[in-house]
Amino acid sequence: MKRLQVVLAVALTLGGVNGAFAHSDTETTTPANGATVAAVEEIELRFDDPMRVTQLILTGPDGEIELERETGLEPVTVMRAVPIIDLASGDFLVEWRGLSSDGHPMQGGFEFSVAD
Ligand SMILES: [Cu+2]
Repeated sequence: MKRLQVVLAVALTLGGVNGAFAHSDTETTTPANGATVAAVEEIELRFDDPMRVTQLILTGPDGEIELERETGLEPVTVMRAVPIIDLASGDFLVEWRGLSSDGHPMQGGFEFSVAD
């Protein structure tokens, strides 16, 4: 699998003491990060605290693939989106941006492969 540099949780801490649980962040994803799967029914991100996901981008071998979001811009702990086409084999990258429950901008991503 092609190695993509994925930043899982970039957050700026602007001085002072910061609580360990200040930011919500992804706990698990479907498909799992680094997984090779036969097919993809949906993309799912689970957060430890509600996240307002403002951007979700799926990129495959032929470029960006449109996603139909099941959830809108309301804060959610489980976000799901369905690719509008069946994913061909190859490597895929999911990138998201959002606002944590404490209002901080967050971003992350994960990769997976669809087997031949
Ligand atoms: Cu925060």
